[in-house]
Amino acid sequence: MLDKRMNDALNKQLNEELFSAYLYLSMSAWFDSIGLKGFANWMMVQYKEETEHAMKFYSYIQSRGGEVKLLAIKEPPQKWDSPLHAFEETLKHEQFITKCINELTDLAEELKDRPTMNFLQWFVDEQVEEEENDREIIDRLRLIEGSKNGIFILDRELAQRQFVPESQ
Ligand code: OFO
Repeated sequence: MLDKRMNDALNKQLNEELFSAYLYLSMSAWFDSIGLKGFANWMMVQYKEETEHAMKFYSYIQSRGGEVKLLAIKEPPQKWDSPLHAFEETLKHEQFITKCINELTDLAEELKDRPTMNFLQWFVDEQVEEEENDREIIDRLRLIEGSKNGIFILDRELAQRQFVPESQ
């Protein structure tokens, strides 16, 4: 049985993951609206991954006999100044999520909740990858410095990203 404090914190994280999905869906729509279909694709894949993260929390809470409580999802921003700005905001958001995951881990440790510590380890590793991916694209965008040609080449590359469901 899940401790009430752990259950509430996991529900809050379920909501943060749904907001992450919403944020990246909004970025996908924005990239699409400025003609960058490859960037839009990258963000759409990110949206799907975040939905999967949310469902991991949903299933885990249920598997421990906890109560899933769906909270209101915040409205995400709809516009960014440039592709670089959007990715800088993405990295900032992922750093915030890393902090949330670390706090959840601290709570699980405090409660000596070993199954939850084990469950969260996947997210600890995932956050390293998430931040690294964002940093890589930010570095590329800084090198390009707004060059149309550079953006076009990167757009073609980001169009290749595909969603691979976790279970596969
Ligand atoms: Fe972006 O990793 Fe979940 O939120």
